[in-house]
Amino acid sequence: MKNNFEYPILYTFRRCPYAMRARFAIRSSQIIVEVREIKLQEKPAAFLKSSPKGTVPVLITNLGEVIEESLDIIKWALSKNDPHNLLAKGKLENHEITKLLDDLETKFKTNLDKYKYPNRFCGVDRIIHRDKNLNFLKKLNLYLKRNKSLNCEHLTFLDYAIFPFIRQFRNVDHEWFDKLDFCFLKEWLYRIIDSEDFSSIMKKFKKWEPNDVPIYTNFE
Ligand SMILES: N[C@@H](CCC(=O)N[C@@H](CS)C(=O)NCC(=O)O)C(=O)O
Repeated sequence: MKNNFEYPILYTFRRCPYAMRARFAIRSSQIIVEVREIKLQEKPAAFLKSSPKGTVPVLITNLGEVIEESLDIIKWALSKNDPHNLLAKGKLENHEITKLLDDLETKFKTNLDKYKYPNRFCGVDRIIHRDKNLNFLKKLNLYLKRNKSLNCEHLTFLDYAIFPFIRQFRNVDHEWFDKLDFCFLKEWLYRIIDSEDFSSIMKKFKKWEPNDVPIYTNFE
């Protein structure tokens, strides 16, 4: 069943790392979406009606399908159009990619939250959680030693899926991070930070209100 919208709708929050990776994939796919920037403290009723779990990003396709996981949005966009070959088969096997993304979600992100927001947890030593993430960074650095990007010579969806979290980790204490002995990782991180892709997906949009004139973009 068609919905009333000509373009897919993307609910997003500029600083959310999950939303960033979805926007990278949409930009690369060149698919135009109606962008709806929301505040997590005041989630709009229309957003919660479509996706009661209340996390961003959420994409509503023009067939009315609701996609509520960032990795599924990435797959949806790139399965439609992948001009930059972000789905390229690189050196890593599928099970290695899955493991990396699972470790990012279950271990790296958990430690990152405790490092970044120790006051939100009880009895947490933030430095222990910072250092627990060094193994993950070391692994990425090794992958980046053999190729310029994580899985092959060009950036793929895997780089974009992981990058926002590494950037967030660096931002907690960039002086400490910049002294780490992971030169391949740092080169990769700064290259993406300085890219036009990153500045385009970080462009600011005003907070969405239900009666606004829609904003269409492919984050170009
Ligand atoms: N597994 C989800 C996680 C998304 C997520 O947790 N997003 C955060 C923002 S970075 C969120 O919306 N949290 C809800 C809230 O803070 O109320 C995905 O990959 O899309």
